[in-house]
Amino acid sequence: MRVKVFSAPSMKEALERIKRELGPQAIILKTEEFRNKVEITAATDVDYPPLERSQSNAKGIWDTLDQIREKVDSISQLLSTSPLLSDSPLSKLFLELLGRRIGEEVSLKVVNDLRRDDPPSQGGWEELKGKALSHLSLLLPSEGIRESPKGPTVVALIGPTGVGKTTTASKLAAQFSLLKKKKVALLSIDNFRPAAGEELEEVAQTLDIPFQVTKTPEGMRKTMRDFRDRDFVFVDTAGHSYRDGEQIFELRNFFKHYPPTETHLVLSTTTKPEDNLEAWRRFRSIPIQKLLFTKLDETLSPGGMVEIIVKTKRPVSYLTNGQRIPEDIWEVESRALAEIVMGERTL
Ligand SMILES: Nc1nc2c(ncn2[C@@H]2O[C@H](COP(=O)(O)OP(=O)(O)O)[C@@H](O)[C@H]2O)c(=O)[nH]1
Ligand SMILES: [Mg+2]
Repeated sequence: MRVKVFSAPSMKEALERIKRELGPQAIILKTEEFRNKVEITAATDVDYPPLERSQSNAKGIWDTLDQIREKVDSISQLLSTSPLLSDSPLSKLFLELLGRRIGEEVSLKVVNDLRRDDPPSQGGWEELKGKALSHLSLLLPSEGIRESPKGPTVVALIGPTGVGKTTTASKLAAQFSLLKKKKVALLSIDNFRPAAGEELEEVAQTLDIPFQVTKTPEGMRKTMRDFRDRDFVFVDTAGHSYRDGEQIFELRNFFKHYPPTETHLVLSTTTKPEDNLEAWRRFRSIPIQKLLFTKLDETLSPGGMVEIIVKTKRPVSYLTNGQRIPEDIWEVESRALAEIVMGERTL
C-alpha cells in the first residue's frame, strides 16, 4: 500500500495528479481544503519495498507507520470492490459528502452501504443522491421536547460558553408560553457570576413568567417546589470556559439533587467537529439525552453535525439560526436534517 499527500490549487487538479501518479485504482483517504489549496491523501495498492527496521532506532516512527498501515489496510478493505477515483457516481458522491464536511467515517459508510445495495443502483447522480439522503436520514435521529405526564417537564441546557444556551432557553420559554400556551418558568443555574441571570430576568418579565437564579443544589430543590405548578421549566446553565471542569462538576451536583427530565447538550455549528466531540467528552459525565445545534445561520458547513450525532447516538432536538427571540429556533425531522447537511435546503 502506497500513501501520498497531493497538494494542488483545486480539487480537480489534485485529483488529476493522483490519477496520473497513482493510477485510477487509487483511493482517497482524506481531503483538506485550505484558503488557496486543497490537500488530498491518497493511496494505491502498490507496495513499498519492505522497510528495514534495523536501519533506524526511531521506534516511534515505526510504530506510527504501523498504525498508518493498519488504518490504510482497513480502509482499503472497505473499498476493495471499486476504486473511488473512477468516474462512477459513487466516487462523486464520496467527494460530495467529504466536501459537505460529513467526515470520512460516515462518508465511507454511506458510500459502501450504497455500493452493496441490492439491486445495485442503475440510475445516475440524482437517484444516488436521493438514496444517500434517505440513508443519511436513518443516521440522524431527531426528537423534540417530550412533555412528561406528571409534574413539570424540566429541560436543562448545558454546553460550552458562548454557544447560545441563554438565548436558546429564552427562545424555548417564549415558544412554549406564547405559541403552545403552556405554563412555563425559567431557571438559571449560575454560581459564578454575581449578577447572574439578568438577560433571562428581562425575558421572563416580558413573557410574564416566573424566573429564579439558583446558586446551590439545595436552592434548586426549593425552586422546583415553587415551580411545581408549571408545565415546563427551562434551565439555563452558565460558567467560564476556562473553568469548564469545575462547572461540569458543580452541575453534576445540582442534577444529582434534582435530575432534569431532559438534558440537551448545546453545540454551535460554527465550532469544529473535533472540538464539539471534545465538548461531548467533557460534559458526558452528566447524563445527556439530546443534542441541540445553534448558529446554523453562521456556518457554510452544517455537515459538521453528522459525525457527533452518529458518534453520540443522541437525537437532535432543535436547530437555531439567528439571534431573534423566539423566531430563530426549529424542530426538524431526520429527513430535513439530512437535506440540510447535504445543502439541499436551509432552515
Ligand atoms: N448568529 C447566531 N447567533 C446566536 C445564535 N444563538 C445565540 N447566538 C448569539 O451567540 C452569543 C452567545 O449566546 P449566549 O446565549 O449568551 O451563549 P451562552 O454563553 O451559551 O449562554 C450571543 O450574542 C447570541 O445572540 C444563533 O442561532 N445564531
Ligand atoms: Mg449564558
